[in-house]
Amino acid sequence: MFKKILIANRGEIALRIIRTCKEMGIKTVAVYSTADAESLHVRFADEAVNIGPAPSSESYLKIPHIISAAEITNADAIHPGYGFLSENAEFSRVCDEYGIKFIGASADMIDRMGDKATAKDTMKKAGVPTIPGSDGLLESVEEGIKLANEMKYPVIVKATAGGGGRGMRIIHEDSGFQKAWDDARQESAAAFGNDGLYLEKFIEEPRHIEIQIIGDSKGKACHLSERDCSIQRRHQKLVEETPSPAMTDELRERMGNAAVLAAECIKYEGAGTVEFLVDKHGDFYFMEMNTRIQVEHPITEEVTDFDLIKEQIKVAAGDPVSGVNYYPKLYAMECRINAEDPSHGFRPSPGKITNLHLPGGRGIRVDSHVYAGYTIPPNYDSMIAKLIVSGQSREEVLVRMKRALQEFVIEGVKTTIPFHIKLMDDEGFKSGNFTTAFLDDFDFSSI
Ligand code: MV4
Repeated sequence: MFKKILIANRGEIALRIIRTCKEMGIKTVAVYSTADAESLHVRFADEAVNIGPAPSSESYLKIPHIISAAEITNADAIHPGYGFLSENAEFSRVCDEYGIKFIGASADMIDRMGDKATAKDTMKKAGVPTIPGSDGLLESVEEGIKLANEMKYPVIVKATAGGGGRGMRIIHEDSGFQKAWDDARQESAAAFGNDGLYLEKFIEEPRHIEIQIIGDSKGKACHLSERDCSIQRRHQKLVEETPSPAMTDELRERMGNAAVLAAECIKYEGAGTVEFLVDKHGDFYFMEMNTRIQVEHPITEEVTDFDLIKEQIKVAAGDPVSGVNYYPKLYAMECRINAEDPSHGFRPSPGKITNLHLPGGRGIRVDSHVYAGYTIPPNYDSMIAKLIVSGQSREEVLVRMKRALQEFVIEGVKTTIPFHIKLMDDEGFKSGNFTTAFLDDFDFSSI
């Protein structure tokens, strides 16, 4: 087992990783930017190294700074968390070259799954259901228009280097094709330095359901059931839950098997997530694979009683996976508490937290790095806490979540708490019958 892990991240996920390391008897090294000198991850880790000024491009994203910090502290592994360098193939490769175990995907795996057209082609060949569309990248607008007519509009063009909804355009008829094509190409070239596009049939009002998987160094994988992430605004997830209200035992079995097939066909090592779109007929299609631990991993931990960070560290150290799948024994939901103003377009609201009270009681977990007197820097992601609620039924979780949100006090900055309280009272949300389009016509004005 590793003796010392450097955590190449900040905020709640850095704390989350430090906590599990402590329970495993592993020493920890925090890295921090000057803006994070007063952060809890710096205090809770055994050692801490300043890796640069506030901008992430000068600190959390600077590979040489992080490798130097690992070298001087003698760390034998690096956990990247999510975001930052977690899906950076070069970083994974450099860690390898320095003999430091990267607790995440290999450079090759990140490259293969990071290129969406390649990932889709790999999955299709392995027998994982994929969305009908072009065979790899489109060569020309003409080819795209021909294909769109063969499979009927609406279609969607997507950037192969994309993610987070960038470089994506929905097309309804021939006359809109050229502009959508040009716009998507330009956007993806600017955002990713790669203008490759592929085409798919557009699935209207799907649910976003993802399967958590974990694979070992022998190529064996198992799944930990699903998370429903359909409640998003502009491709930012706000609420996740498990089990999905749309799930049946039969569908879980088929999607779970497809996700394990996806992981095993590439000999995936570590924790990963296979994202699917599920249409109104209950048909599911592979969308992307995330080669990292995700923000919403705790809801899976709560319903399966499985420490995902601990298992991630164990498989990185060479342990085998158990070989059995994990099924939900409870219900759990996560509300992302962001320092944002939901009544003004979710604009960031950094600043000092003047007063703080965390909710508690049965079935409540708060993963957060904030404290009373903490100043949220303007340089990073605005998520400041994850409120994770578990219970015996979805109804119990909804009532408990609303109670916990009402107990939560964060003064000094605007947060998404009032939005979540309103959501917990929404009949459409309560019914469980919603899609990724749910927030498109939600009334944010009266929050
Ligand atoms: C789609 C789709 C419908 N049909 N692909 C959005 C982010 C990117 N990863 C893929 N996305 C979508 N791809 C086809 N063929 C609808 C979306 C989509 C979406 C997906 C998951 C969660 C929220 C979403 C919101 C809008 C669009």
